[in-house]
Amino acid sequence: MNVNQTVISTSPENRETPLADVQGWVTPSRWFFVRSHYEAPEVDLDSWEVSVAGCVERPLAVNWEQLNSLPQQSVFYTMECAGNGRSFLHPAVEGVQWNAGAVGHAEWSGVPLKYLLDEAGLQPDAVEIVFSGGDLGVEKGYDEPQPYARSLPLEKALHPDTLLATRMNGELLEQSHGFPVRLLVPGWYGVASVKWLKSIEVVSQPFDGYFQTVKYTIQRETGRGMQSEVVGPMPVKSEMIRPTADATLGIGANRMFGMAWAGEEAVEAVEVSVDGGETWQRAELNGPRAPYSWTLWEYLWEVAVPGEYELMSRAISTGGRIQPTQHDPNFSGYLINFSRKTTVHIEAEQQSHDLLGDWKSLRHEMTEVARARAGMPLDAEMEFSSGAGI
Ligand SMILES: Nc1nc2c(c(=O)[nH]1)N[C@H]1C(S)=C(S)[C@@H](COP(=O)(O)O)O[C@H]1N2
Ligand SMILES: [Mo]
Repeated sequence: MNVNQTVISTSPENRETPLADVQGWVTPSRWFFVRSHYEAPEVDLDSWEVSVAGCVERPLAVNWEQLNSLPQQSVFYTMECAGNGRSFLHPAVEGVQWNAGAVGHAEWSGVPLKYLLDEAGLQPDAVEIVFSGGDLGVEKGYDEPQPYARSLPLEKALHPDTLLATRMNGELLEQSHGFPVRLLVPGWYGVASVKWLKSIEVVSQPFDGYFQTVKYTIQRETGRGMQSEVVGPMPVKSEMIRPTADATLGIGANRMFGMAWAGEEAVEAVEVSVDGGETWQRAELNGPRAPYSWTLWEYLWEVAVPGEYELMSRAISTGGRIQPTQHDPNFSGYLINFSRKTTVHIEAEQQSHDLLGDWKSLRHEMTEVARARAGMPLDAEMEFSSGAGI
């Protein structure tokens, strides 16, 4: 199948998920976007190990075999790059000019980080955990190459869904997604999920690395003035995949389709507007609805009058957060979750697009898979069948 995939660079690898071709709940691994700041390291499984050190009672290191013998857990999670959608900003903001496709939804499996942290035992002065990858680069202000590194607050690091992930959609991670092990922080922007994980260091002072304090930070207006904030949890967002911008459609029933996600929350509802945001109607939600995961939505738009229309979608989370219609300029090139307008043309002669295909059976299948995988106990042995994912 020919897919419409935007490749931004090959060395290091940066490419988008071909969102326009997404048909189902789970993004196939080979389609999943890649965001790498540096060249991916080659890793030899025989000598690979990850260390836990710093403010711990018992520093330790775990090799590949040992890691795989520990209790496994699986989580479905929509990972998005914090700069996704940057190319839609006016005025333009520097950085990778992503379209809408730096996002994907996969099943991730591995060992809960909490398991290793409990083994090591946090000392009372621990405040954060720093994760470093095996990829290196020289950034402004540094003389020597530094590894890609990020920290997590203790609460998120100790959450049972935060994983040392070894598998994506049932198969070992591909090199570009962090083989053999990456940190996996569900509900947070992808930046937190350090690939090619090498070391875990428990620290007693907030981490001030490049990707923590120079890049991936925003300004936010609070009651006490403007505060600098590290990019972490994801807000609520939706994307419209169909119709595409500038499409010419016919009168009759036209299908609007897309996905929506809400970080650590689930999606409560998606609304669509066909008049540039004046009025909103409820879309239908398809397939599983769960925290961390995107939900697919559709709306059959009955249109009788030819002309130009401005279509929009907006998502609402279970906690009541609503997707904004404007980008907050204080966020500069990050947290780009505003509803964009899609202009379409309705012509009387054009065929309408009301075909739903085998959508109903696909929905049934997705729901079954989600039900079977949900609520898996922490100490369960996981089995991966064909390895094809779903
Ligand atoms: N070691 C390392 N981890 C990393 C990165 C990186 O460049 N190096 N990029 C981060 C960013 S910004 C994102 S959005 C996600 C992307 O993960 P993916 O390439 O598997 O989609 O990985 C994160 N983890
Ligand atoms: Mo990112």
